[in-house]
Amino acid sequence: VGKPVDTKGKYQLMESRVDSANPDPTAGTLNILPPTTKTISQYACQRRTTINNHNQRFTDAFEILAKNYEFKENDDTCLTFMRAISVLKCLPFEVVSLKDTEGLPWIGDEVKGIMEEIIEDGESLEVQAVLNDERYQSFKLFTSVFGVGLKTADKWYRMGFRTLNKIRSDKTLKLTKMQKAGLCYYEDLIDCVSKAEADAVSLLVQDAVWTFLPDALVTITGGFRRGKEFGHDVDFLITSPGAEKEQEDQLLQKVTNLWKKQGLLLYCDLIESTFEDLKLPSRKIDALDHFQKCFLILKLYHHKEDKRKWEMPTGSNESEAKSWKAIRVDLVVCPYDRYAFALLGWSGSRQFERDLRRYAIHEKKMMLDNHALYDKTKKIFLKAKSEEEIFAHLGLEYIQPSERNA
Ligand code: DCT
Ligand code: MG
Repeated sequence: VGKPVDTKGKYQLMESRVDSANPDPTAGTLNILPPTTKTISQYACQRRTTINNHNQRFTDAFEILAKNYEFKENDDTCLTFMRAISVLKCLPFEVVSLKDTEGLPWIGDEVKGIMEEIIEDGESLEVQAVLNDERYQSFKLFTSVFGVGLKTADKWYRMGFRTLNKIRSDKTLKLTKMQKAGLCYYEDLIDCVSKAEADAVSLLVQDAVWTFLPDALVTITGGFRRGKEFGHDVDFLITSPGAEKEQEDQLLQKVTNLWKKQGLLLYCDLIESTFEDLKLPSRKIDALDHFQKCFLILKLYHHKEDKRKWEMPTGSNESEAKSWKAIRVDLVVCPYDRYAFALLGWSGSRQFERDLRRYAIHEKKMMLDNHALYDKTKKIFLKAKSEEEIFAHLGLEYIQPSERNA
């Protein structure tokens, strides 16, 4: 179905047009025919991007610039760099000269200029300047706190704050419940969640969910579904083929109450569903969905074997070393008939999702979000039981989660 998707980089895509059944008339002399190089799509949903990034020296630099533009609320330039990052991540080779970027989408002059500096000098002055910039450093620090967005970071920066300790000790600052939790568990939350920790959280989530809905499907989504080894949180999508709407609506309340009783719930923000059956998919590329969800911080106890490394040296006045780690967990519940759409939306990456929506509207006149796919020409909703069916509706070749790390 649909257009061929570019799966490999240009180096692997060069095919000689010489066909053994129909010998090339110029064979034996010089093969001057151009290689049939397939182009790399401008849409991340038509590229295969694994976690093996061969161009990290460029993408790390661009991540810093993109963040800085985000902090300055210069969204267009931010997106320019995010798109360049995404294209560089899908290449199966390391760019060693600017020639290697010929024909690539989203690699404009500004991007090329910085790549040239990195190729020639090993670093970019502009990136160095951003890293040394006080506003960038403060925004980076403040937004690393759970519950702190650009608005709060800007406020704290203008008030003259530069460290978290000063914020912690200021008694006049009004912090939200989320920010208080973010500061309280800061050291644990800033330390990435490992795959092993995510697996341990999966068991906790399955146990709790199956207590109330034994037939529920509990699927890990986000970066861990894409095969990442580390993440900033653990995301789950929950649905049940047999549950009544009421059972579904009460699930997260019951699950979080159980954890509260068990002393595992460090923070809980439950968002009620605003889902309506006939609502058209959102036009916004980055819109959040309407499913019931909760943003949590859970207490994850270490396994016995790992405990030793946490033990305090003798003479320490702490009676017991900390035997647990605070972990950010997101749970989302969706109706069974929306599962494929929610799964596709929550599996990411963000750039992959953005481009799926952009592709749908610009190339197919269809609107896609985490709830539904709407065909504007036929004026109908297109149903899907699996992610494969959604890709097929869009005329796209199926891309596995492990290849969506755009
Ligand atoms: N998502 C999205 N648009 C948003 C927020 C999230 O499409 N505005 C999707 C994409 C990924 C998924 O939800 C989970 O989000 P995160 O946990 O933020 O991303 P992640 O890919 O899991 O990355 P991390 O490893 O940092 O958790
Ligand atoms: Mg995540």
